[in-house]
Amino acid sequence: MKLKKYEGNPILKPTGKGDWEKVAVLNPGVWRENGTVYMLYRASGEIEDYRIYFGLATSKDGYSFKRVSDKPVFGPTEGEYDGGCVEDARIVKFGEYFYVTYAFRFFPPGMFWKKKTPRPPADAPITVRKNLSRSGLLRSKDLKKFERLGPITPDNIDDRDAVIFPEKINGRYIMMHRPAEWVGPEYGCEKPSIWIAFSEDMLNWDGNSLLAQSVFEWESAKIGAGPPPIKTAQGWLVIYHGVDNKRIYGTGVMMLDLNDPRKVIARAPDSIMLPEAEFETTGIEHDVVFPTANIIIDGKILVYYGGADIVCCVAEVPLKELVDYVLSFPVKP
Ligand code: BMA
Repeated sequence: MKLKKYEGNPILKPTGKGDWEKVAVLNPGVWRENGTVYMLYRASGEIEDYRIYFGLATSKDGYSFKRVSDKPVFGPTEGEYDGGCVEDARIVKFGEYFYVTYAFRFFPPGMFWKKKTPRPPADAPITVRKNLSRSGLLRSKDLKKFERLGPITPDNIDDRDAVIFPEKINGRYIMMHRPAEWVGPEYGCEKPSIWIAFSEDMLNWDGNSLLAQSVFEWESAKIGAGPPPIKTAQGWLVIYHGVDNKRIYGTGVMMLDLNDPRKVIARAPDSIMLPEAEFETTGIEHDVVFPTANIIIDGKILVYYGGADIVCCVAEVPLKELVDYVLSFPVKP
């Protein structure tokens, strides 16, 4: 089974002008409420320093989006832990607040895909010296003004793709994340994997356990969480990304136990989406579809993703079809 890509993709493209969203808009967090779809997208205006911001766009139907402002709604805080870039928002809501997890770096990443990173002093902490990405938490009432609540992953490793579940389970918040250095015999996985952790306050996380690791050919290099999980009667539906040995990014699906989300109860062996269109195969990166959000409209799941690190796209499938599909691949306890 494959997700059906929207024929009007890309649904958001860089502006080609201005100083903060000229060259790339990608990997959006999306939320739907009272008939409006909000999209918090990652944006950059140049790729020398590659400073990265968040912009906001809205839509009525989930396909056709209008920018809310010609200014970013959030960006790096100079001299602070997230002084270089803010990336890949994932949105959940508890009470009147949106909580946004995002990846950040101390310095702008520079042309990191060409390995030209800035040089901090030798005695700086490792996160600064290596300009590692960590994950942080923001709080907002309107997705236009944000409070920085702080980092939520360890300070000495590269840890992105932090995604909080949209509900507490047994009184605790739940998060998936991808600590890149937690590999080797002592961790039980050979490649960067998806871990799950628990928290009382969304800032201090404990009880880490390995949730899922690379198993199939299309995800053989690493995997990481995608959008926030969707609660279904049969379990938590989790869409994730995987990277193969040719650095091709695909999309996968698994189902977690409703009451104990540390248990994977089903997982499809094949990817449900791969890069095909030119705006997915060719860009700042090659061959990237990178899912970061999902919403349900009229029984369909709409999956939002970045294409080749330059544009925002959407793909869909009836929710029931996806649930039946993944459940046809049960994982033995
Ligand atoms: C991942 C992250 C994403 C990015 C993807 C493809 O490691 O950096 O933000 O979209 O690579 O380059």
